[in-house]
Amino acid sequence: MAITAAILDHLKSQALGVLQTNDLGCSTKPAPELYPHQWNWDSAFIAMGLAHHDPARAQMEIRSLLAGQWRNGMIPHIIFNRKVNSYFPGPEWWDVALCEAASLNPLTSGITQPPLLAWAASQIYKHSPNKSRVQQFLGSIYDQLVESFRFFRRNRVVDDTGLVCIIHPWESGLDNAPNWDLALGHISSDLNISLQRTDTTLIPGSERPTETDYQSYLALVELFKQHGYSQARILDTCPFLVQPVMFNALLCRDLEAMLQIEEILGCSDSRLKDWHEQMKSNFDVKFLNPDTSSYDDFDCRTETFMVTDTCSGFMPLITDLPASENIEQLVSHLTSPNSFWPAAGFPITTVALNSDDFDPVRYWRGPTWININWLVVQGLTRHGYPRKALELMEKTIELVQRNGFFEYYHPLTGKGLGAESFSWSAALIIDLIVEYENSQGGNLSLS
Ligand code: 9WN
Repeated sequence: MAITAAILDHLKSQALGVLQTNDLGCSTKPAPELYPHQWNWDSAFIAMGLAHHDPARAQMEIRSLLAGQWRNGMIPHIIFNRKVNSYFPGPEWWDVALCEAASLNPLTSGITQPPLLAWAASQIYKHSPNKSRVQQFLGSIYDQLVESFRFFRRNRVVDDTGLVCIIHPWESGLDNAPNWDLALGHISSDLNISLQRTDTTLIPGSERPTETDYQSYLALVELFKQHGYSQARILDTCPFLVQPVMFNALLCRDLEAMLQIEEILGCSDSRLKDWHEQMKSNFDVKFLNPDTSSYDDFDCRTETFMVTDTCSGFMPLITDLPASENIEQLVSHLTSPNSFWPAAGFPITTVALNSDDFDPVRYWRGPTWININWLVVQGLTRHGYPRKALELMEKTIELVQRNGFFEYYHPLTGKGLGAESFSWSAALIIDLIVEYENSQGGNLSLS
């Protein structure tokens, strides 16, 4: 497909339309019906897209999320919109009042999600023509951002690597990825919780996590409530305790952005810098599995690697983490038509095509997601693969232009799956279009 300036302009205005449809005033819901609240990493991606058109609104998106920060520094994964009760599990299932540190106004969930807020804030600064105004914004959120990092440092580091763990698959953002299958197996299924799922009334069950997955998700929530959301007690007892590659790579990238923010503000919190260095120096030792030569997640309960061939293994590329001798092999695996880059389809698959776990329609078990593609574009650009980055940008733009702003896509046919009018697909397409236009240096034809 020839990508013309007219196509890009049209797509951009459609993307802005999606964000307007999902606008809740000070925040943006991920999708009109399926996700009616504010989600943590969604809002970071949304702010990165809004940064190009409305930096003030992008700042508001971040402030709205920070309004739900707990007194222990945690930024929750969901900030509930009191006006709707159609999402399962809603605030009554979380009952976060059991924890003294929780935010009760707004009400929130009791876990977190991948930290991307400092990166989003630094993108707003990068794209804004009014640097001094954004500098004021950065100054006003600085303490809260520092506290959000300290939450991880204080509560989620379980060994001397400085790398963090998660306590629920929802914290990973990649809820039902095969990465977690083994660790979910440690959870007793005796509870037999009476689930009130609304997702499968809106989306075919074949595209969502299974009932067994949801039993485990809710069993974990029950455990957190029993412990009054005490992080220490959860770390002691939680059967799901995992150090994930992707979460830690995103944390390292977010800390890098935080250190840039400190430079902009002329202040520094050396503990963040030291911690960043500690994580970077231990990353390969922890996650590079000598048996597979890939980055694998680590199960802290069994102290073993969790071997799966998924998109998570490429996320170190968004940082300067991977040792230079490993980069070529990573990129060649990423771009192989047998694994993540289907010759006649739409890369990046979330699970390798030739893996037994690959399912082209089920959520994080195979479909192509726009946020993953966006992250991989950043990684390829950073490590000197501009042509592959450009190819991925073009394929991603074509995917959305042909099929609409879906939550995820069938990687072989491009068919849209999950929720329609999905916010981060819209926001990140705006950012990709700007990057694409810049890479073309104004050489796009109008017709
Ligand atoms: C549970 C909102 C969120 C994303 C996650 C995605 C999905 C929720 C759900 O939707 O998770 O948090 O109900 O399935 O997996 O990454 O943030 O878009």
